[in-house]
Amino acid sequence: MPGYVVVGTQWGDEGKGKVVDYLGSKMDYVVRFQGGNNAGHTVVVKDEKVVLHLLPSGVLQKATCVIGPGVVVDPFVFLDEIKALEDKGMHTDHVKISDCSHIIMPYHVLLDELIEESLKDNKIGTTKRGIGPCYADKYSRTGLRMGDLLDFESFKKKLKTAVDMKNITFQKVYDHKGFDYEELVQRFEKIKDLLTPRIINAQIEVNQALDENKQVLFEGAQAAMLDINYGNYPYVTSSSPTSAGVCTGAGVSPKKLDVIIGIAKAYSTRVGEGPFVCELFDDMGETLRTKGHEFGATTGRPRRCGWLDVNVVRHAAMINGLTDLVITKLDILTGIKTIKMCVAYEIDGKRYDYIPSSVEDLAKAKPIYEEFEGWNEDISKMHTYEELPENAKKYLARIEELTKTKISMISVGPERNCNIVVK
Ligand code: 2SA
Ligand code: GDP
Ligand code: MG
Repeated sequence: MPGYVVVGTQWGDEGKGKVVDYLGSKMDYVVRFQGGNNAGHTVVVKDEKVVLHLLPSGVLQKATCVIGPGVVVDPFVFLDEIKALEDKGMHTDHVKISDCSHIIMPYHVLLDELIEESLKDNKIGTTKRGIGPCYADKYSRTGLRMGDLLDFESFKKKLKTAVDMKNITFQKVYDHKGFDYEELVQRFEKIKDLLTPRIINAQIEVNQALDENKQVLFEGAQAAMLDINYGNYPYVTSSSPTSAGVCTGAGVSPKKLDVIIGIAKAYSTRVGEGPFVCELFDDMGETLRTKGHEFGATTGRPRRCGWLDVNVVRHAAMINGLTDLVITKLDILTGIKTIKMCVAYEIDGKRYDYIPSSVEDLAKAKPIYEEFEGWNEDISKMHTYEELPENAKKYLARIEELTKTKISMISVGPERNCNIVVK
């Protein structure tokens, strides 16, 4: 069974990086298929913490790592991340970039900031990495792709057209200084030879690997609730962080995706604006943030915290067709006397066992909670399901029941080996 997918089931930061690193040791390929350096994936090996933004979280393993066709790539960030790993003595020759992936230009980053500013009270709370503007150019067919760097003369022509168009926007819409074309060309001239040896036709290479029965893991960034189609629009990212996104973003048929693993944190967090039905504004919210170190891995922003919202995880199970769930950060719930779990919403007196599409409806939603007795045993050193306290087992069993998805692993600490694999 060679095609594995790992996706977030909530609003991101579920611990996907840790799980991908763990599974990565068994993989031949780890492939990112959407998003860009808005991701913040944390991998902890022994005492060392590595935060990856653009590189796949399998990069610390031997698997070939591919930044796939559906990813948007800031080439300057890419090279910084590569250098940071090489400075630690790690090898990076196994990192490849799809020729179809779009380039995040400096003008995309500026536009991200200017658009957020002009949204005033309706900000999305983006990471300001240029993600939305880059995808917008991709879909309006005015973007530049990594493959364009292979023919620098034609790259320059495309860049000239793009910069001229963008400068009109900067001047006329935002009354802001534009970009100097020659300066941009020089910046790319300096880095192009560092990038071109890594540029490949990823859809061919990844499909060949799958056809040869190699183990390929597709690593999602962000999560279902941030999906451009099925998340809390407009408080979403600009890509499809779902199993369907693998098909469009890596050029792989759904028939080749065998194991679809959803990662769910044992409670909820969200960074950025938008509806969050289970958000806690009391001491318990602060406890979860402090104990769970819930701060953005890319921007450092404090994450909003709340009880587990199974309505959200169930939605993700449906949209993704999850075959498995991995529950992370269960250790953070240790010591809490009564744990709540949101099983459905109430909106205008009506029960919702699914996520309504309208953010106006969601703003009115009240969580319907079930309560669970907590546990005090330190579970962070446990390695078997049987060892877990009975109350933790009850909590997990209810998640399985409500999502109709089996839990195949429980993560009980940030380190690589803090896992309970459920037999
Ligand atoms: P963007 O920058 O256009 O993708 O932002 C749009 C929304 O998507 C959210 N988003 C994220 N949410 C959680 N984690 C993300 N990665 C970083 C992390 C975030 C950070 O690992 O902590 O450091 O702040 C991520 N990336 C995008 C974003 O908050 C907007 O709501
Ligand atoms: P990602 O974006 O889904 O990869 O998640 P992040 O790396 O942004 O955030 C998850 C954070 O939780 C990181 O700091 C991880 O090191 C940490 N983490 C992951 N799994 C566990 C776990 O089971 N227990 C604890 N205590 N921390 C975890
Ligand atoms: Mg993250």
